[in-house]
Amino acid sequence: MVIKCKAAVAWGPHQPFSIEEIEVAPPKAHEVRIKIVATGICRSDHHFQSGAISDFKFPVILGHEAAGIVESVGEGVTKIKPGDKVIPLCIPQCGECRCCINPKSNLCYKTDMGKYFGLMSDNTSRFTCKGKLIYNFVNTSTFTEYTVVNEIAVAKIDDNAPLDKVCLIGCGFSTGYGSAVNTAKVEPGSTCAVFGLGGVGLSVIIGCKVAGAARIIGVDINSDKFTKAKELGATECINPKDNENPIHEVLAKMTNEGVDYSFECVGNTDIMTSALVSSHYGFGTSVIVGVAPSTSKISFDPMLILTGRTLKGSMFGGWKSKDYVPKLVCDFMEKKFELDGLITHKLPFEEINKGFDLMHQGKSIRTVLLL
Ligand code: COD
Ligand code: ZN
Ligand code: ZN
Repeated sequence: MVIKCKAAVAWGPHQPFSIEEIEVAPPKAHEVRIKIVATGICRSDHHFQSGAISDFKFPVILGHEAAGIVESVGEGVTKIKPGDKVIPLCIPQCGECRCCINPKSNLCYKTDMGKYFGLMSDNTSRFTCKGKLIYNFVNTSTFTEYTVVNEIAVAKIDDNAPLDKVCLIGCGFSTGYGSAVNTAKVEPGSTCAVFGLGGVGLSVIIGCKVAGAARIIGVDINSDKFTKAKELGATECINPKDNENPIHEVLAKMTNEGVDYSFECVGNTDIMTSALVSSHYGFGTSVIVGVAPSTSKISFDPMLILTGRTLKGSMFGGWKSKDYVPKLVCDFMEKKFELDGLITHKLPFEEINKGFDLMHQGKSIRTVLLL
């Protein structure tokens, strides 16, 4: 049966979302139709909508950080059933491609990230509105009461998980936390610097703390971010605007010539270089987490790498999504980390544009929309 429901449609770049009645087709073979219960607003939703990706297609239903309940399943879906709590996966795990079978990677050939496609695997969409096809977004599309995703892009989670919190495990939290515990593999006693204290940077801080870092230095040009950063585990915070010297020099002075691990969570190539330079000669590691504009390039003195620094990057924190999202939910249920500190606002779905305004004004960490 086709479902008629509410969705926030982005009709074009830079346009506010418009709440519309849409039609959601039933799931085809190996697909799952989900009732979305809670969805976070992530900066990437804006990146895409604002034209950062040149061949991005409109109209589209954005949103990729969410949790919900399975409404129905298509033919051939055996491991997920109606009523199951699930998290859609913006990086899927097909289990068969070269990345999926390589334990070193969490990417998947079937991802829609990078080479944006905007349709289901049979080249069609399950969404229509006013007779028009509505494009899909990174295998998920969660700014809607109902969505359809491929079974490789959904993970079944604990029946008792609070969906209005664990939705953050669908993107922002896992991205930051995994960058620290997975990609960098922060060790007990180490010194870390985190550039950018938004939801992703704060999740890096949570990861550094869980990994036992001795010093976690937060860096942001907005000092209002420092209180929360310290609550979540930062031991010190510094503002580049309050310092005359370049921030890598300030950090070098504070840390006896550099940090063990630095993380770029802003999406700015100058800061990526600065984070690399801030890591210690001979053994420091710098991790790129932020997504820079697709046309930008990074350049630095190769001597930085030649002398033993490592530059890494990861998407979705390096987690193989289908395997690890359920485990991260269990870790949350066992109180290994908390998510409350990241959620600054909860709004009814209809107020989605207000949620985006709060993000642009730097007033929110994460806004969770409730459907
Ligand atoms: N120096 C220090 N801090 C800065 C600077 C600067 N020059 N400029 C801005 N900042 C601060 C801002 O004040 C803000 O506090 C912070 O940087 C950025 O935070 P937010 O809230 O704007 O953004 P986040 O934390 O939600 O994350 C944004 C990323 C930039 C990390 C963005 O690229 C992202 O969401 N990445 C996810 C990447 C990923 O793996 N995605 C996969 C699924 S989407
Ligand atoms: Zn995201
Ligand atoms: Zn794959």
